[in-house]
Amino acid sequence: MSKRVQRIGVVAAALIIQVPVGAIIASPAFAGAAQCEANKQVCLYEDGGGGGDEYGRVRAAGEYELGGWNGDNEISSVVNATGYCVTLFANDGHTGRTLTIGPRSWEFHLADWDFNDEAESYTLWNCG
Ligand SMILES: [Ca+2]
Ligand SMILES: [Ca+2]
Ligand SMILES: [Ca+2]
Repeated sequence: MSKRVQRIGVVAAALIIQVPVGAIIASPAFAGAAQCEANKQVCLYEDGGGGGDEYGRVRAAGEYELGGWNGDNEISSVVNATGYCVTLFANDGHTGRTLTIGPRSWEFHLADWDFNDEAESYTLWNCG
């Protein structure tokens, strides 16, 4: 009986330890976005809400290409923690339809702008 009591005690302790860990794991989608903001970068995400694989992670103005197997037609949300505008292009080589996201802002649902799984290249530029 004493052994059973002891075992219950261990389980209870394990549950107590798991509570804060579970709280952190509950929002993995935003962990990357927080890191992106801390680094003042632009980050492009495979899923909505800053989830899935993360592409981009740049902070200097310029023209960038998403890779054919690493972001093309996959991006569903964007965090822009830079002071620049980010323009997404529907095709490679900065061509096709565009969607621009302002400085220090994010768009967690590109589907709302008819731009889900559409971007293939992007630019980071000074929009004053
Ligand atoms: Ca591309
Ligand atoms: Ca996607
Ligand atoms: Ca496309």
